[in-house]
Amino acid sequence: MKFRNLIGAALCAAAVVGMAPAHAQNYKPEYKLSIVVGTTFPWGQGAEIWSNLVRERTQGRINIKVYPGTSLVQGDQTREFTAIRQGVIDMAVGSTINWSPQVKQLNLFSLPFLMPDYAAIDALVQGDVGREMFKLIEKAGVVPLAWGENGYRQLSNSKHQIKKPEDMKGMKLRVVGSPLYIDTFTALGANPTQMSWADAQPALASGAVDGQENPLSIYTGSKLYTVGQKNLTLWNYVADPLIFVVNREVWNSWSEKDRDIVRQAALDAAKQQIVIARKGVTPEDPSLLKEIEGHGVTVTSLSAADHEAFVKITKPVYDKWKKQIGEDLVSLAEKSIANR
Ligand code: X2X
Repeated sequence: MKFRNLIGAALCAAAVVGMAPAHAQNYKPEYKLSIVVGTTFPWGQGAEIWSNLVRERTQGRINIKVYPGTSLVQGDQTREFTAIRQGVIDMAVGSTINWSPQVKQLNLFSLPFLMPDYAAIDALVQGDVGREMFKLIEKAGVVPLAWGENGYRQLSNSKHQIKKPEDMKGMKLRVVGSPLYIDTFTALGANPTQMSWADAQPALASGAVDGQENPLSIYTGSKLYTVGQKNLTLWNYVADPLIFVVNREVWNSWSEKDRDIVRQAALDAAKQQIVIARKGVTPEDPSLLKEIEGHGVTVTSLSAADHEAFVKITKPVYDKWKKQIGEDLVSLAEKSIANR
């Protein structure tokens, strides 16, 4: 008798499951997508393009809302990856720097002077290194879909032009949340202090710090020339890729068809986002630099000899972090760049 009831209950449950439209019962009315800056920045535009493509292509089944300012973790960028893993955040377009406290191999892109040009960045993220990184992110519990770009990080300050490492002596600089940056700027003789981007902007405005490093799109988008950041050094010392990701449970809750749509939309959006991120900051199209100079900013480029001085002084940091990141992975990156 008992046994028959059990079978009956099981059949009944199976019938209910069978009747429900595939997965629809698990879909949320809104998926929260985290980014650090606003939607007017190239980074944020990538997030907007992705969410719009997904909404259109799923006929609204997947409805993404973009949350700028890393607001879902109260602005603390270094907690973003953990929040994605835990499901506090459903999706993100995030920086490798901000996630490197959890996935230490992501520090690779912050090795000083590893990537000399855009072809080098592409050789890494679109090649074996990128695939290896995606495996590591997957292993850490998050589903990676596409590579985007924040960009080459340039140095600005309110004090004077920086042409040589000596010019940085004692300068109080805001850096991002990986200890590798503290090591790099300490080696350069500066006085680095780690803080979130949310805290950095008032700190620059009040003069609590003298300078910072960020891609030019962030520098101009945040109008840092209005808070005394009138000296800019183009040194391309690191570049910061972005990654389009989804929380694993959310990913598993979607139908296979919808997963394909979200993945393809991420790839399409990322491709467009990289074009937007490189606009105006390349030798072929320096229009953003012209705009910056128009705000009374002194833009300094490095001579080959000065560039060498920066590379040399940061070499011990590179060597130390090569070991921490993993010699094999860094060697693979060096090889990929040499063969680009
Ligand atoms: O905090 C920064 O400097 C920023 C906005 O570039 C990142 O999120 C890595």
